[in-house]
Amino acid sequence: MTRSRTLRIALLFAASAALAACSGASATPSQKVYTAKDLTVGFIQTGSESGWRAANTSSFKETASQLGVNLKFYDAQNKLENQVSAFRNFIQDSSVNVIVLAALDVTGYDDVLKAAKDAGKIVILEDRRINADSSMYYTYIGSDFDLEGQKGEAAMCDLLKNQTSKNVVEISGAVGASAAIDRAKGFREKSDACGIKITATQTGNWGVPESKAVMEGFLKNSKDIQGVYAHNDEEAIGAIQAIKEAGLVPGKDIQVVGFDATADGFKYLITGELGADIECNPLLAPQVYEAAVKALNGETMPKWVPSNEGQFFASQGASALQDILKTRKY
Ligand code: GZL
Repeated sequence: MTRSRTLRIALLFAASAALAACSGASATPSQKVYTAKDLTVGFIQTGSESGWRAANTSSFKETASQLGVNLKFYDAQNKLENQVSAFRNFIQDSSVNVIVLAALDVTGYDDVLKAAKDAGKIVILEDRRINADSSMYYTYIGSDFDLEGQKGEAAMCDLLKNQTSKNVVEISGAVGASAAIDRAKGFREKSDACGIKITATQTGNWGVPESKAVMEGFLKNSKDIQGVYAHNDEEAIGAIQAIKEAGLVPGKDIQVVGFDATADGFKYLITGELGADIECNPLLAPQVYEAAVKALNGETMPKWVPSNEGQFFASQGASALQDILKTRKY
C-alpha cells in the first residue's frame, strides 16, 4: 500500500471520528449566532438642527450600508410627539427587532418604553440620556455631558485668567435636552471657584440665528460681559456674529467657548474668534450596531457606554488646528 493511500485513509478516519463526536447526544444543538445582517433597526433621530446632528445621521446610514443593517430612519423634525408616534410605529412593525432613540427630551417616553418592552423589542439610547429606569432599555451609548460642561468651564476659566471681572453669559441648548441640562450643570460645578459669574442664560435652540438674537439681547442689556458659554458650535457662531456686529472683537473683548468641535467650529478656532471647542463625538453608529448584535445574541452590556472625547483651543495655533481639521470626519 502506498504512503499517500495510507495517509488518505488515516485522514478519513480522523474526519469521521470528529463528525461522530459532533453528532453525539452530549453535543448542544447549534444555536444561531446573530450578526449585523440580522438587524432591522428603527432609528428615531431628533431632526437636522446642527452639523453634529448631520454627522450623527451620516454615521448611522453609512455604517448600516457597510454592515448590511436594514435601517428604517425617521427624522422627528425636533418634535417630541413625532418621536413618540415613530416609537409606536416601530413597535407595531414586526420586522423591526431593535429601536434606537436619540431623545429630544429627558422625559416623555415612559409609555412607549413599556410598550416596547412588552412587545419584546430591544431599545438602545444613542447620543442623549433620558430619565427612565435602566431596565427599560438595553444600553445608552453617548457622551458624559456633565464632564463636557466641566471642560468648558475650565477652558473659560483659563481664557479669563487675566480678567478681574468674569461675567459670563450662557446660550444654552434646547430646553429639556440632556446635553443642555448636563452641560449647564457641569459648567457650574467649579465656576464659583474660578470667580466666574453667570449673569444671564437663555436657550439658542442649537441654532445660529436664534443664538445671534439672544447674544444681541445680552449685549443690549450689558456691555460688562467677558465671556460667552454656548452649548454647541452653531450657538457659539451666532454669538460671534452678534459680538462683531456690536463692534467688539471675539477672542479679545469677549471670550467664546463652544461644544461639538465640528468643521464649522474649527474655522472659528483657527481665526481665534472661538477660544475653545469641547469635542462631542457624533460617530456612534458602529458602537450602537455592535451593541444591538450583542443584545440579539443575549449578551449583557453596561447600561452606559460613555464616548471618549477631547477638546481644542485657539491657543494651539492656526496651522496646528488646520492640520488636525484635515484628519477629522465631520
Ligand atoms: C450632543 C448632541 C447635541 C449637540 C448639538 O450629543 O445631543 O445635539 O451638541 C445637537 O449640536 O443639536
